[in-house]
Amino acid sequence: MFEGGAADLYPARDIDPDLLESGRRLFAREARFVAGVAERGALPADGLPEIAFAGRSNVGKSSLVNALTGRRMLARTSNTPGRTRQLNFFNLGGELMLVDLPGYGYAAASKQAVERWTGLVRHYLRSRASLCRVCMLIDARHGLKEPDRGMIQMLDQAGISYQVVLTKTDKLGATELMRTAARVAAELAAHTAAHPEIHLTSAEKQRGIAVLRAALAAFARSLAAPAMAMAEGPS
Ligand SMILES: Nc1nc2c(ncn2[C@@H]2O[C@H](COP(=O)(O)OP(=O)(O)OP(=O)(O)O)[C@@H](O)[C@H]2O)c(=O)[nH]1
Ligand SMILES: [Mg+2]
Repeated sequence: MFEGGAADLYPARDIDPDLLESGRRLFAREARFVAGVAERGALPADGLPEIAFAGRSNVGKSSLVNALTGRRMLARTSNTPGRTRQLNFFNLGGELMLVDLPGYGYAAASKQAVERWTGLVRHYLRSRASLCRVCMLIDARHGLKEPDRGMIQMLDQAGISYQVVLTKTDKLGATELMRTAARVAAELAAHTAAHPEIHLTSAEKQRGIAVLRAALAAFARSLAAPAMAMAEGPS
């Protein structure tokens, strides 16, 4: 049986079992570390469609990449905020590139480090032709905070479609979670580049992982569809 379903999305919606299966298959493919990039000049060549994971430091980006790929240690995680200091690229079965971004809003970071990070991420978001979607991670306990709004503004300006993923849902009750999800959804409604559905996840408890895999697989498929249609030629 597939895990995951209606309750892992806000608003709740049933997920097509075929899509869950496509998601499972896509993320069962081998995930391979390709590059860790700390400067603009070192970005790998544009190629596979990319999905980047953005969010505040310690929100659970690296943990989510690990949960999606079913690999505990693929992306390095830590209790200490600021663990990921570079853009880490992972090739998923030659079909997708997953990009684990360094977190923002890390209070203990020096001004210089923040400026370096912001410059690098902004450059990546603005110039990356292969970047198709950003998963914008928000801690379910906290909802949107000022630094998240800064990131959303950056995505809006760069014209990149993004979807919000609430993390660490195991740390709060169902009522509180629904309240946060509703608040975040209301704020996102004004942003056209934001995907209207919010994913409810816990990397720790594996909640919402199957549904997020399905959504990303559907997205990858939608990217491939025009190319396939062209390859098949006019009917
Ligand atoms: N309870 C719970 N803890 C989680 C979950 N996801 C991540 N964590 C914990 O949160 C901490 C930070 O996780 P990371 O995945 O390293 O966070 P990150 O966003 O990659 O952090 P930076 O690389 O510093 O930006 C770790 O101690 C994780 O074990 C979750 O779903 N539930
Ligand atoms: Mg990280």
